[in-house]
Amino acid sequence: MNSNPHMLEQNFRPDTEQALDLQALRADFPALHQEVRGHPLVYLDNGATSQKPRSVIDAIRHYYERDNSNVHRGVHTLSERATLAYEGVRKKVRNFFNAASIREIVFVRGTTEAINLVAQSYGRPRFSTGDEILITEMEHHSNIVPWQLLCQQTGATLKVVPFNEAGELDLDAYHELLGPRTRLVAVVHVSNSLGTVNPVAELIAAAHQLDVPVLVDGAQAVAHRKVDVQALDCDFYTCSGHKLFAPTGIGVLYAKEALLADMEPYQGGGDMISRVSFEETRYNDLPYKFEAGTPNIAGVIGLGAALDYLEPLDMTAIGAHEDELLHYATTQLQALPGIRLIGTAAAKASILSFCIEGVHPHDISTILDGEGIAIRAGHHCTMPVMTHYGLSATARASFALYNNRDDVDALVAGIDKVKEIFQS
Ligand code: 7TS
Repeated sequence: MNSNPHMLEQNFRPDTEQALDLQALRADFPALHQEVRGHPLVYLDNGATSQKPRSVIDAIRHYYERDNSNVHRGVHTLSERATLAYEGVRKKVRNFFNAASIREIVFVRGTTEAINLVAQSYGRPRFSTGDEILITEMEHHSNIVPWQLLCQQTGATLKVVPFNEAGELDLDAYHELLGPRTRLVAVVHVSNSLGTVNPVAELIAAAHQLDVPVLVDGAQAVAHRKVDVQALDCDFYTCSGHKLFAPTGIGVLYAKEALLADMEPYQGGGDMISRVSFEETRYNDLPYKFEAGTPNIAGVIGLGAALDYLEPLDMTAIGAHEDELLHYATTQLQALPGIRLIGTAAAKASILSFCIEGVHPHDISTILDGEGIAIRAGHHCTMPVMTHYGLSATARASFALYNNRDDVDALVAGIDKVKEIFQS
């Protein structure tokens, strides 16, 4: 029995959990079924990285045990198998994002590399003094620093859209800052430290009125919401496989074909060329022009298995289930004295950042770890967000499709324990 006094509606399982057959889903993730410090693991650090279903782990093992070979170059059987598997995943990614063509899907290391690629290949040859790049105050460092580097290289200027106390973008400021000098907008879809879901379709439509392209950082969105790049009409969309139940070291840059076709390669090397001589090098077709060197083949295959895993599940049902959990957790934390929620936007997804009066977030995390509960504490690579609230860090619980109300109840019980320890 759960002894948590804050637990609501005991034994009640909402429709969203039933719709997903949560018990069966949880069984698919081996790492969830272990004890940490004598307690069953409660994994609430999905914003940092998600756990992997067995099918992903098996797909990677199968590749190394049977098909391990380089892609796009051998004519032997193993290389053909590896190439077929690798390119098959590109089709799956195209479907997942509803991109118009596989030529728009570039495999990269993750969100960070995707943004750096756009900054260097799109921005560097085009931008110069007086040009402006518009980002927001709630960006992850990986959607700040590449643009700062680009500004140093080109003389362009970074402009920043502020957010309000709830963690919602100031849309009036956005429309004011968007102007004739804006050359690119780069905005996070779902904030990793606030949970805010930004109205990206609206931001994109406004930018397009001025012919300004928009990059959307989807690192925290893709595992929680259906993303349709054609419906959004974004120019660039970035994500990391490891937050989407796939391995680390693999991610996706989606970019409109016309933009990619007109961009310089990011790196030079094998596979990205069609012909090389010392006088002249011609580049390969899209998207290979942007995939220099031996790629992360096993990572791509793992990503394909993760997308296969998600395929029969309904992303809308996943989002609804997580929203319900977030609401359940938020209601309980709000009722606890001495707790401050950071990020209370009307539109939020899967992230619950908070502080406990008089307790450093690292201590919260350490005490919770003693109860087998994994959360993250720190600035979450969003130092400007911390500065906005006058904080150095927050504690952050972040949900994925396999989390349930028991996980939230354990978190709330753990927070009670933290408060007891610090208030005694
Ligand atoms: N953008 C956002 C919104 C993120 O949350 C992250 C990672 C990144 C970009 C960078 O992704 P990467 O896979 O290239 O590193 N965010 C987090 C986090 O919140 N905790 O650990 C990593």
